[in-house]
Amino acid sequence: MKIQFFLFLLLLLHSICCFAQLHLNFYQNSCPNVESIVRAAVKQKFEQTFVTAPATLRLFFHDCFVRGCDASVLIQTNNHTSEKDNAENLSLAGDGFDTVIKAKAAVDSVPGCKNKVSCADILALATRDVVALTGGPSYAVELGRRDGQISTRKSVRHHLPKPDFGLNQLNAMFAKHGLTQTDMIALSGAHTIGFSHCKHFSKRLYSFHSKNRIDPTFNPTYVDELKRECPRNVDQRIAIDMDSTSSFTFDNMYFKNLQMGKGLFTSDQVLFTDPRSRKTVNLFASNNTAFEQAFVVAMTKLGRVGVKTKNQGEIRIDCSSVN
Ligand code: HEM
Ligand SMILES: *[C@@H]1O[C@H](CO)[C@@H](O)[C@H](O)[C@H]1NC(C)=O
Ligand SMILES: *[C@@H]1O[C@H](CO)[C@@H](O)[C@H](O)[C@H]1NC(C)=O
Ligand SMILES: CC(=O)N[C@H]1CO[C@H](CO)[C@@H](O)[C@@H]1O
Repeated sequence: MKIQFFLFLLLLLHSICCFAQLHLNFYQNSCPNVESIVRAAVKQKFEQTFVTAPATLRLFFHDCFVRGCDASVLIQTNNHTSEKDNAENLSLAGDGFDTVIKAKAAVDSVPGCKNKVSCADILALATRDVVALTGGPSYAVELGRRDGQISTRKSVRHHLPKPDFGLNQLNAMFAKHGLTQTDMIALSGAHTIGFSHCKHFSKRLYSFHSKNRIDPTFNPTYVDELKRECPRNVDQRIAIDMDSTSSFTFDNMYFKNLQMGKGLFTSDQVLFTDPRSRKTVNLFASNNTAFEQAFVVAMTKLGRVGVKTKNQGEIRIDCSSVN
């Protein structure tokens, strides 16, 4: 009886303390300076090109939503069958991949750290660093993720949100990963930095609901601006600022833009037009601290999605291929 009670207590404690199985100081003994090593490498890369920031942030999101945060998105195959070969990959600017590879090389150049830190953790740390570098909040990153060994083009389908999604679709997809509507709105605030290709919103400009119409929730001045930047037969490679006011700063302007009808995608603008999510948009638009706090909470939850720990997965030697 006593033993059973003791076991029950142990089980209870275990489930409370280590739910996500990640830890703040995971590399304390194996690579104590990992955070400063990654930060220095990311900062150097960011100083070479701004795209480092949005590219890395989006890469982390895509990694976590497909097979969990296990760096599977980084895997490259000669026959082009991995996650990054999916059509959605156009959005994954090469600079995100390069950031992780550079940070990994920096970590591995420290003798004690060689092959001790997972690519998944490096991506999580680099993401925190790019958010801070662009003026966003900094936060403690939970660590201990192991790298996945599977990456397929097929697995991307149905796992990433599409820019024409409505609120129900967005909520359903984020809920699958334990993320609430508030988390989803805060994370969408990531669109305060970075760029989009025209095709992701051109229907809203030229053929809304397959007719020769403009999405009525669009701000007319913004429509004129976007039509200039993205004419009907635009070069597919053209990418424009997602936050028309401050695309290089991580701030709450994204939410102020939504209030003015300046959300670029349907999935952005719907957060304001739908009364169920409008209150949260208004809160984040009026209070940057509230946005930053919610963003950090949501990023921490995102970073726990489907993680592999302990003897699952591996520590990849080369982030772009399985060992
Ligand atoms: C809510 C549903 C979301 C949808 C439908 C969506 C969709 C998109 C699309 C279509 C692009 C443009 C890609 C391109 O044309 O290159 C984009 C860019 C971006 N997204 Fe999202 N996204 C969503 C959520 C998120 C989340 C949760 C994050 C991160 C936490 C994120 C971070 C980014 C960033 C930083 C960019 C800019 C990428 C760059 O400049 O290279 N997005 N997103
Ligand atoms: C592509 O390559 C991977 C490993 O490099 C292999 O596992 C997979 O079977 C290949 N797929 C096809 C369709 O050839
Ligand atoms: C903004 O949000 C923060 C965090 O939720 C809160 O502590 C603060 O009181 C809010 N400020 C205003 C002016 O409402
Ligand atoms: C960054 C990246 O991997 N881009 C690839 C996206 O997919 C096309 C083909 O579908 C490739 O040509 C790109 O290299």
